[in-house]
Amino acid sequence: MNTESTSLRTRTVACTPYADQRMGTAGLRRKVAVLRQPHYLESFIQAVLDTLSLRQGASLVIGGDGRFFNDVAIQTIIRMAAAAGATHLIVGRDGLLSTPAASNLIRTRRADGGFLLTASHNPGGPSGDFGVKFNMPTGGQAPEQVTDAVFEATKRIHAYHLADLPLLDLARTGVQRHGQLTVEIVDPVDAYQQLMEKLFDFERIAHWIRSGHRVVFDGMHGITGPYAQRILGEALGVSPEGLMHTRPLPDFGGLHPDPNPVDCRHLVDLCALPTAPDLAAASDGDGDRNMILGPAFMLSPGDSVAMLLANARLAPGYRYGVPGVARSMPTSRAVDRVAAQLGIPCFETPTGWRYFCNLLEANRIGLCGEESFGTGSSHTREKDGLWAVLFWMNVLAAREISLPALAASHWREHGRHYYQRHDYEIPDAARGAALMEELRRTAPQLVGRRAGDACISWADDFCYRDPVDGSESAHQGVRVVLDDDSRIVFRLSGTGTAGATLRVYLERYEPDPARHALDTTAVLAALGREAASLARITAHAGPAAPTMIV
Ligand code: VG1
Ligand code: CO
Repeated sequence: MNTESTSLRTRTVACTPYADQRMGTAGLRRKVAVLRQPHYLESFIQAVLDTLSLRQGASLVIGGDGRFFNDVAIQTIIRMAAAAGATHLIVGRDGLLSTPAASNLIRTRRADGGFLLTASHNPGGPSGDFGVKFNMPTGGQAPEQVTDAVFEATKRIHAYHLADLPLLDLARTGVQRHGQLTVEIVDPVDAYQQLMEKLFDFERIAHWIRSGHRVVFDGMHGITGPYAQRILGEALGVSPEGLMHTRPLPDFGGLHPDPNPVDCRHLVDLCALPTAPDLAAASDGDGDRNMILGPAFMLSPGDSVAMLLANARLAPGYRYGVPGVARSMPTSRAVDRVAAQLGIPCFETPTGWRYFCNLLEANRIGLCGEESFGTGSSHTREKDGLWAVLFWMNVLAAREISLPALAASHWREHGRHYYQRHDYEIPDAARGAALMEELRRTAPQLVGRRAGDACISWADDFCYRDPVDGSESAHQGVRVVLDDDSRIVFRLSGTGTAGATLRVYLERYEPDPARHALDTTAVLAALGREAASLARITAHAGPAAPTMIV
């Protein structure tokens, strides 16, 4: 190891620009084979570094979810960050950091930003996906203006720069010095655990576990396993049998780390048994999503944020309530009702966590959520899977109530929003784009048209104006609202790596408690058929049934 404080030598490599490096909903995601093309990753990283023009002496946080290519990409990014002038790199041990833990480190260490290596819930392994996100000094993902500027920069990249460094040993925590560069390898869990201990009543939760309540958590061989072992297992006393698939693996052990009732069927089945645990949960590859289940019960993510808001004051970190809340536009409007009752604002933002960040930074909101199994708060600037699990444990322990009973009483008070998302895989991306284009064009003419028992009362192409900085984001999905207050939303996914995925979001409000225990699929079946006919899915994409229902 070189301990002299000298400048590192850098090397410049010529390259030709790739035309396809636009970031999607959350960073750049590509098939591993695409990202491994010569100079592909390097060109993109250089475009980010050029756009940011890091100050000399900058510090950056770097870590990933441990998927295939994480170990290779991280060494490249370290060299490039050092060549761009960063002199302090904070790296998770073994290159591992969950997305929320990385966001927290950027904030608490006052870093100039961070690279998060993940394709989230997308499949891993050599034939799977890889991805990179860049987060700002606030800890939040780069906003649209920055990602647009990075895309422009990728089209002009003709060279990138690497510092001459040996292959770094990331396996041991501690500080390494290489010339003027300091590489600090940190335990991935420590700082995150401290934050959780401040927010939640660990004593109460531990008592709840000791008194016989059972918790099952599935890390899906993604990044959350080590966090769950330390926090749920060692600190709170969840039994080892309750902690499943906790070792991060490059291919997620063949599992698909997407916490939803299809990919986590085994948890749904477990909760259907008479021996169901009091709480079952899973997270995704990078640890920012959560799925919560209880005895014979699965909590819909839109309900989760609504119920957490209604019970927030039971957790020490939220005992004074929150100034406001937000949900992504397609997310169910259940939280709007609780916010109205509490007399606090509820903002509707485009899909993608980055749109919450200005509101969080300005302290306009303290809690937010997305239908895609994402919930979070002002404690960090990413959604946070394990945080949601701890919040729910805290609420159930404090109220001494079961999850299904809490949900039933919430619905009695506020009514129930039946909710489902239907995804349609469209192999030809151009056809998906044409379908959305037609919907956008025809949306205004839909008003007055009959849809089943109801009439369409309004429809639009959602355009968001950020209340903090006034920036506008257009074409964020088509909303169709019926006169019985049912709602259909259409948008294309921005995280896939092949073809197009049309997401159709269905929601129906039911105030009558006698009708709160119905089957969601049955309640929404007719609305789903209306949606397919409105969007002319068969005409655009061929005979179609949803490829995924969550
Ligand atoms: C999806 C979800 C969105 C989420 C995004 C990133 O995006 O719908 O709510 O913010 O993934 O989450 P899209 O564009 O495919 O619908 V993660 O956990 O993949 O970083
Ligand atoms: Co994720």
